[in-house]
Amino acid sequence: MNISFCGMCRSPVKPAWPSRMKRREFLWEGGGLAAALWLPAGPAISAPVVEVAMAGRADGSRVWFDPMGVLIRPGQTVRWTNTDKGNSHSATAYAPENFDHPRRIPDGAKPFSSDYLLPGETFEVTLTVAGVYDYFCIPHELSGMVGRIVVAKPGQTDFRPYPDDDLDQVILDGFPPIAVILAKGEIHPEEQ
Ligand SMILES: [Cu+2]
Repeated sequence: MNISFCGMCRSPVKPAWPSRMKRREFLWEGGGLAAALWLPAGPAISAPVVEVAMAGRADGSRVWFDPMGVLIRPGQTVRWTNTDKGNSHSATAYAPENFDHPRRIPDGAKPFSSDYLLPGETFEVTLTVAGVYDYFCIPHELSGMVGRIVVAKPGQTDFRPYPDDDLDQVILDGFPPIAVILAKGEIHPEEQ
């Protein structure tokens, strides 16, 4: 099991993505691309603003984005809200501009970062370039607090996965597979 340590509270933190879920999603993925062609998209795709919560247990032993994976259309706005009373969080795109991280956003897309959000604070960004956007929480990346947004034109499924980029396994495990996001529209962590 992957156990890492919360940078702020020094307590062990488990990744938000339970291994039980991973197995199930893996089975899903086989039919994911085909399913994406006909399955209805999740509710996020029709929302004027797509909401993502930055959440955590009261004792800080787990932190996560919810949804951790979401499908939207070009031009939609994503709004993160820190709903965690006990922690600061960020939504920070993978890009060299952000702490020298590998670029995991589409060509032509502008890297974003909310910087630290206190409880109750929000940050929003409008994503116009289609592609896959991976992002992390500055203090909790190594606890697996990462997320993925797929910005797809209607019918678009030709997304290539990013290389592993020497990222820790706990981080890679935190990105829901692209095909599953395309098929389900929204991926929520299981009960925390
Ligand atoms: Cu965080």
